Amino acid sequence: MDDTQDRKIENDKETRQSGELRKIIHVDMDAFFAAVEQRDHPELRGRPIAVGGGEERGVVATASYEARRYGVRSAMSGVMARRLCPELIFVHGRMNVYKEVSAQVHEVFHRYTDIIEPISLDEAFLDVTVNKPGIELAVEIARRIKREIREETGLVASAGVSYNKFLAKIASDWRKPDGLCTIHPDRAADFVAELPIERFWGVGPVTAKKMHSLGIHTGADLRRMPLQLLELTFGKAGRIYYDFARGIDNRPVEPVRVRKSVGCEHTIDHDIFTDAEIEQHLTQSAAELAARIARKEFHGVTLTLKVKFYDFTLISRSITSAAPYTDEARILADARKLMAGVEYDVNPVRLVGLSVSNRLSDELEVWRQLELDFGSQSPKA
Ligand code: TTP
Ligand code: MG
Repeated sequence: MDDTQDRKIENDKETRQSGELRKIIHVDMDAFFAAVEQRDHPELRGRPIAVGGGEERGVVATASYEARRYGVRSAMSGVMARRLCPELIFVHGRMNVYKEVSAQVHEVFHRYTDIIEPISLDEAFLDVTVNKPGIELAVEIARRIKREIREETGLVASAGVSYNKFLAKIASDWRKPDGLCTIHPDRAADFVAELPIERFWGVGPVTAKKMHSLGIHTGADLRRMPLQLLELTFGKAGRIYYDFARGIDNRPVEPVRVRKSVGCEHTIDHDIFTDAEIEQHLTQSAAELAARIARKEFHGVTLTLKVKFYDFTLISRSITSAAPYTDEARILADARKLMAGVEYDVNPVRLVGLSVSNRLSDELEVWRQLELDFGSQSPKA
């Protein structure tokens, strides 16, 4: 993420803290993997299909809406799914295609805001309180996003609009597929009151059972519970449930920031100009940089040397190699090459910096962070 983007986000943080209501959109693609397969294989359209689960002891990643009518669900065993729907067609997943589609969908999002928090490949929160085209109504943005996704990917998304993440997520789930639902602040309390506890964010089967044993079945029941009791039963999450029951969720939409470079630099307390001093600073910087690279697991292929002279003029020299710079000896060797072209004997040096940039694949990195191990998840309600 570049500086301008960082600044934009900072500016927006100020608005965020000013107490006005946020405008949040939650977008979730419908039957994502299955919809992509039906799009690319017309013979599968209108048929009950499951992505994954075909192999022995396999698990269904997702099912088309046609298959869901039979009760086929994500994370269900293929055997079970077949039992529920004998004509079910099992299809192999194509992760690379889903990632491409996801990138396309994110392109659409970025037309409206850079404050995007991806939850998985097909799901994200957007903060559109301040948005690029300056559209007043968040629901209008949601409508456009849905339309552009459909036009550009041929796929259908559901969107929810509200003033916080909790409500926006509930809203996008409300009329799936092809849903577009807004929860207005003055309707939120009623909406939450009627909501079955299973539909609350973060309430899985285990928590739901605990809630039931306390007599909590709906948002209204939850709202009657004293904070202390909820904290006692659910620990930290108790406070969150307490707030949710009141339509409160103060968590900001947190964009994933992709690191663009790793570097280190030192201002030297006296200006240096001898080969020995320069060598000493390069060695130290190379060691420090290699340690940071290891810590951040950053694989960049461009090494940059920055030198500031006693008169504050600044130069930088870069070298790009086929393999990423991770090894201290290689960093030092190439840093020396870069320094060889610098005339420091006439122009003493006050700062030396080394950095590595040009990550092998930024996008891949984001998805590595986001990829979920679905295998162990329990089925969705
Ligand atoms: P979801 O958005 O949970 O499901 P979905 O898009 O298939 O259906 P919905 O219309 O209800 O949104 O997950 C997105 C994709 O992630 C889904 O298509 C497949 C994958 N996935 C798994 O592989 N395993 C799982 O257990 C879940 C829940 C999803
Ligand atoms: Mg989805």
